[in-house]
Amino acid sequence: MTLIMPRRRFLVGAAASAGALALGGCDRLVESDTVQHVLDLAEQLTMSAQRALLSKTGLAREFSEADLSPTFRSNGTSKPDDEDYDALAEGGFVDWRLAIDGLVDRPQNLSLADLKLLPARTQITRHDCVEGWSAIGKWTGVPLGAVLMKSGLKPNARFAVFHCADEYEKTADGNGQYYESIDLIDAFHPQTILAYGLNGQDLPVANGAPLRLRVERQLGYKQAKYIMRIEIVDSFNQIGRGRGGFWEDRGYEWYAGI
Ligand SMILES: Nc1nc2c(c(=O)[nH]1)N[C@H]1C(S)=C(S)[C@@H](COP(=O)(O)O)O[C@H]1N2
Ligand SMILES: [Mo]
Repeated sequence: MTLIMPRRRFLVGAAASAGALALGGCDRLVESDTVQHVLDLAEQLTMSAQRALLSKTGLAREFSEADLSPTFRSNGTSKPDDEDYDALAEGGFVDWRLAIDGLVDRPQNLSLADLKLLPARTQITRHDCVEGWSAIGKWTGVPLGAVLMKSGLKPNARFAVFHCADEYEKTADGNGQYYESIDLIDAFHPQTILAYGLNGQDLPVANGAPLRLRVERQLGYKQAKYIMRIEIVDSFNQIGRGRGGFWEDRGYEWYAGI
């Protein structure tokens, strides 16, 4: 019953809209209370159907300034052991560029200034590391979706891979470079940002300067620091050991949603 009634109302609403169009003006029809009521019900139904579908992409909790951790600790690499990175850091990252390539229409090379020209988002969220600690920080950056709109995506694009400046482990197969990946649903999630600020300051080197990922509904190891390049791919079989990330290659889950 609850399923059938809204469906009928929805159909009536749709018919009413079509009728309004046929008459050449919606305004006259929606002046009638009954028609307005039917249209309202149709809109509510559409919205709840949308929300039901979108629950998988719900928002991570956001906190207030009062909840901020006094310090946001560093974990994993706290400074890449890399000469090129050192030179960039010494120059205040003025010469750093974010490469975006792979399955894109327009490969990009973006400076920090370019990224700061795009609309920014600030969010206070809790970071949860699988090693058993959490911290609440205020991140500022540009929504990844906005950056990907600049490059455009080829029809077969499926994942964004974040290549980092740090080699976390020296390995015989040379696959010790830190990297991570997310799918396009997470890439376009409104809280997925490329952060260049932490707690109102420039992002510290210890936390991933000049740019790190915040993909808020996932665990700490997904939050790639020291991003140098974003590669758009249809599969990550050929990257690292093929599991989608440095820690995934060592047994962690690729989807670390909480
Ligand atoms: N490039 C890079 N990104 C990384 C890591 C790393 O070692 N290198 N460590 C990950 C882990 S396990 C965690 S918990 C967070 C730590 O972020 P923080 O240093 O800002 O606390 O970064 C993640 N991203
Ligand atoms: Mo972590």
